Amino acid sequence: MSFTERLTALQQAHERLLNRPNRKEETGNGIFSRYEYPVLTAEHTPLCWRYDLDPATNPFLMVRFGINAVFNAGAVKFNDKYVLVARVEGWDRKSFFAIAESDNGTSGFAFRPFPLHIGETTQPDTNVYDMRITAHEDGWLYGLFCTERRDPAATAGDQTAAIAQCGIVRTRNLEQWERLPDLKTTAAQQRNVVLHPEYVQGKYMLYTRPQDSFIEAGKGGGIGVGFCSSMENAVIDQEQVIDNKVYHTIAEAKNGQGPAPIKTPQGWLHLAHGVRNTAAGLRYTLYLFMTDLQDPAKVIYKPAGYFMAPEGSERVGDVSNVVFANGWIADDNGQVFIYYASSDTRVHVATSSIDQLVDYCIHTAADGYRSAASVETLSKLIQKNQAFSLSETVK
Ligand code: M1P
Repeated sequence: MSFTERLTALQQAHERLLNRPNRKEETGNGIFSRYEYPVLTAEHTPLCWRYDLDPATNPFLMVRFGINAVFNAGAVKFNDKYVLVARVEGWDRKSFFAIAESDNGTSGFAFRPFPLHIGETTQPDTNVYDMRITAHEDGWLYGLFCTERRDPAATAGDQTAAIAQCGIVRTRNLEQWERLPDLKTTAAQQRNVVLHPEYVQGKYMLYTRPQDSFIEAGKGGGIGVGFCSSMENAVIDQEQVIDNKVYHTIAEAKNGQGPAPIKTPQGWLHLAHGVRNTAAGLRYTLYLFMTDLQDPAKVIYKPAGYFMAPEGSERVGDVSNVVFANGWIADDNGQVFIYYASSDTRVHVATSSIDQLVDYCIHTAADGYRSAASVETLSKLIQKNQAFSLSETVK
């Protein structure tokens, strides 16, 4: 195949991928609906990112900058577009951020020409990932993300020990980004830090995830909250864990806030991830909970177990058995677009509504933390259903 033939084939395949319609699953579980295709993958990245298109310098038209995965995307509605700030990871294992946008939220996501230039602090980041976008009532769009650097205390032979902290950027137009100093807290490490969209008692409120070491949460590992007076020099002196990890639950190992919570008349709606141990390694699922409108640090509803777990092909990828979400968009008509990534490889969408998600939170039984309590919950449901005529298939 000549250079030109190969380029044409690549361009046609890319066009087809970007223009592919996405189909909503038919029945679903009543809580949300999945879609047939992922909305973003490594193959969605522009060809001019991956190939040197000059036949003189790249006669074989080979990949010059490999993209390994596109996942864990922050999300915001901006100028009527559904905007994802995706984590793009190269073959070199470094992640960076790039914006992809769509007119309908479920298909046609196309990357902007360049990745984000977010700047660095005096302590350069080795790796950045998982940005949460918050449109704060102060007028800025903030992006809080994880910045990772090698642990300075690591021995020469240990090239894995890292320190994770929360990096902060802000923008008004999603084009120029201002890098602010990293968040300071008393915890050794932080991941999954998210800014609440409103002031709480005159302060910025942040969801945190204090942890003792890089992978293991240790004494930390729950979703915490902390307050600070300024985002230009964000310092949290005290963190209070509002949703802890618990033995023999989907969040026994650690958990973390997903995107910023959505305000509803019944309370703040939160999407989070929980991590449990298995013989095959860690398993990441998503769960929902609600907090009090006046006191977002007070959990008022928390259904038992997971809201979404990896299914089918979602279960396989670079880090298998993972669903992770750091972006969702609630439209004015109440429709909710949940952008979740599977197995650290690609981004999907699921749709629901505020009414469905709130109903799910309020009317799904809480975890009883014992098998007998689960049997009790199930028996009550069966008992109640005796009063209703069931479908012909149920005798
Ligand atoms: O590999 C699964 C996820 O692991 C981390 O999440 P957490 O901080 O909760 O352990 C993050 O690195 C995340 O990006 C990744 O998807």
